[in-house]
Amino acid sequence: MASKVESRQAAVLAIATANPPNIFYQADYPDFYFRVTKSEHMTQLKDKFKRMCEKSMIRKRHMYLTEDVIKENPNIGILNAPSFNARQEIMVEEVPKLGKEAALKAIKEWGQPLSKLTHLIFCTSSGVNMPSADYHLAKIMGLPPYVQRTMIYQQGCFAGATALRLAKDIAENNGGHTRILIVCVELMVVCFQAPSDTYLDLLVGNAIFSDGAAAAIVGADLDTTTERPIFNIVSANQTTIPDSEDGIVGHIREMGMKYYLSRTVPQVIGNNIVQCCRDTFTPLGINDWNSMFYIVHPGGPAVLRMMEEKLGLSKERMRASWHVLSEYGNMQGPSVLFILDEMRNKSMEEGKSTTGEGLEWGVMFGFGPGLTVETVVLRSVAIN
Ligand code: WCA
Repeated sequence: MASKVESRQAAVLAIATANPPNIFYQADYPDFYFRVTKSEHMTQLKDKFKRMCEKSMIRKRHMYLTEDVIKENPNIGILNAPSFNARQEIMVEEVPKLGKEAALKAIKEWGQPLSKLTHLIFCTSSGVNMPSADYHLAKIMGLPPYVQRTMIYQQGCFAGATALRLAKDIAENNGGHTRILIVCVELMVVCFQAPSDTYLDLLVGNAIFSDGAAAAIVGADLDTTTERPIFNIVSANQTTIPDSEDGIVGHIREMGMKYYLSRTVPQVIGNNIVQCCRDTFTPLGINDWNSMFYIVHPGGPAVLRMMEEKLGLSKERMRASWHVLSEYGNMQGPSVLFILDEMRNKSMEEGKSTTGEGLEWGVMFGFGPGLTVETVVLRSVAIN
């Protein structure tokens, strides 16, 4: 009986990522940002932005938006200018395209034909449309018409973990042949704004947000002759931190996404994280937080530092999360899947005994508007 339960547990079978080719080094970004938004005269604000960039722990980011794109769509670079139509035009086209790039890589790793996919979960907060982005992705990938699509819009940064939670549920409750493709895409096109000295949230966002796409394949009852698990998905839960809805707010307006990021976000997350770990791991008999591997949404350095401090984590436990923040910035929803990919790649490269840095148990934390915490318990797989 126990082995039957084990075999029905969903697992991640492939992970892949993609980014727009344009790379922005953080050291050069303040010059770019103030130049393309014609804000060079705001010298004090630029100095403040430089300090934010220096403190961000980000080395580089990828973004679809270039100087040329902004020149072609000048309202995108003007604060409060009506620019939603221009942003939408780009996102409706580019979001499925970047998603396809990640999805094809994931399918290649999985090694199975498209006809074996039964479900698609697509997440983005970058643009809204009908038919939705999942439809467009299915079309440009040539997914079979029987693939059951689910579109998740506007979950912000926790979407990658939400997708894993839903995929686990679908995989474990729909028969052994069920195979789910998860695709998560974000483009800063939705939220890029010119700087303002009375609206500092924009400076924070422009210092850390970036573009990325990630894909994963999830299934249960593996065909072990052709499929291999990378991580087992043991459990997945969402919790909403009471009375914290003002922490991260985004309104779709004519200017694009008008967002607010409270200074209290890292602290509020920090105040709740230990309890979250106790609720999740005490029943599993785990209470040494350093005995696990971590995939933590890199909302910013302040969020990652708070996790280390509250859980008393050693530097290496959060290495993969810091690495993705440094090399890609905060890509919102896709970020946690980038970290999962980085973790198993580095574990293999360094000859660790498991895909989770040599450890057995791990946790993925997604944070976002609500404030919402997604907690996904993962079990690594032995590396031969
Ligand atoms: C500040 C702030 C602040 C420091 N406000 N000034 C929503 C909508 C979308 O469309 C898309 C996405 C989203 C949301 C996505 C998310 O992932 S939300 C994640 C939440 N993340 C945060 O809230 C950022 C957390 N903050 C940080 O990681 C760091 O505070 C930061 C990188 C911004 C600065 O680094 P630091 O804290 O180590 O450094 P400092 O020296 O404390 O701060 C540098 C400057 O930034 C200071 O200004 P100055 O003039 O004294 O140098 C701070 O006052 C200022 N600052 N946080 C406005 N929230």
